[in-house]
Amino acid sequence: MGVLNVTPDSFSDGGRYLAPSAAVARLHEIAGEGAAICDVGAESTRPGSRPVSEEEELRRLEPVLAVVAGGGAPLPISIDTYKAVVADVAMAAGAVLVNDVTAGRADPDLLPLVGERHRAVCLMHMRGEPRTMQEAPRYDDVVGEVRGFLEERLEAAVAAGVAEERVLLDPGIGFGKRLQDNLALLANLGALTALGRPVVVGVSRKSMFRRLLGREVEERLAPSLAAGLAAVARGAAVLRAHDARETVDALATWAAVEAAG
Ligand code: HH2
Repeated sequence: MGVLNVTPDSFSDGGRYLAPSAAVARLHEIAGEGAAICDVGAESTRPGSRPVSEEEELRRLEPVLAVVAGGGAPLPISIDTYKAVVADVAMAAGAVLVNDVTAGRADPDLLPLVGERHRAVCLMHMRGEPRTMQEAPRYDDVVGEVRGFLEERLEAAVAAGVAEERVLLDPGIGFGKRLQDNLALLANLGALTALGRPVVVGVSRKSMFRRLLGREVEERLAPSLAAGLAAVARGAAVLRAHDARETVDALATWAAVEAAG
């Protein structure tokens, strides 16, 4: 899953793809780099970020959604939003997946709409909200808590009318978690794959690599690939990544070794 942030303030690529022509060009690039799907977001959820209005989010998304609606998207599109109205406009344009970092908690209309439109949803774990989530998060048993949360949200999605086979789950690396929580979740991903749904993992360029290695955002490709492969080795089905080409190459190499065994 490649990432396209049409935002001025995303933590690693804010401002790069805000211009309509840059956003559409990057969409084609991500497809050419071998991603299977592109997650398009217009509101940053980095630690400390503030929400943007529905109108502003839709205004930023419009050029990309116009390409999707016109049948010109070079790969399937996922919409990274927790707002039902935004998700609905994107689904009407042709988005196949709604990636909701609040797992349907922020807007009660989102899951029923995904169900009505027979689309897929990614339900992510987040402790608190982006503005405050990194203020001293603590867990007694992070793996058990995240597993319990995702199990409950999976049930909520199905109760809202989403087909179970259209639900993906995500531990939400970096969303209200300390370094040791992120590492424990990656190491114990089997506890989440045991819920029977594909698991999405997003480690790409995240600040856990500052804490682990002292690396700044532009120096995080190697640790992002290593953590991603560690997740795949433990059963992750989808890697959400900014560096699509490098991630696809790493996965292909890993798979070639596995296939030769
Ligand atoms: N991470 C980010 C945003 N959305 N969605 C899922 N399912 N999983 C993730 O790990 C995840 C996500 C944060 O990354 P990014 O979109 O690059 O940053 P920002 O929120 O600053 O736009």
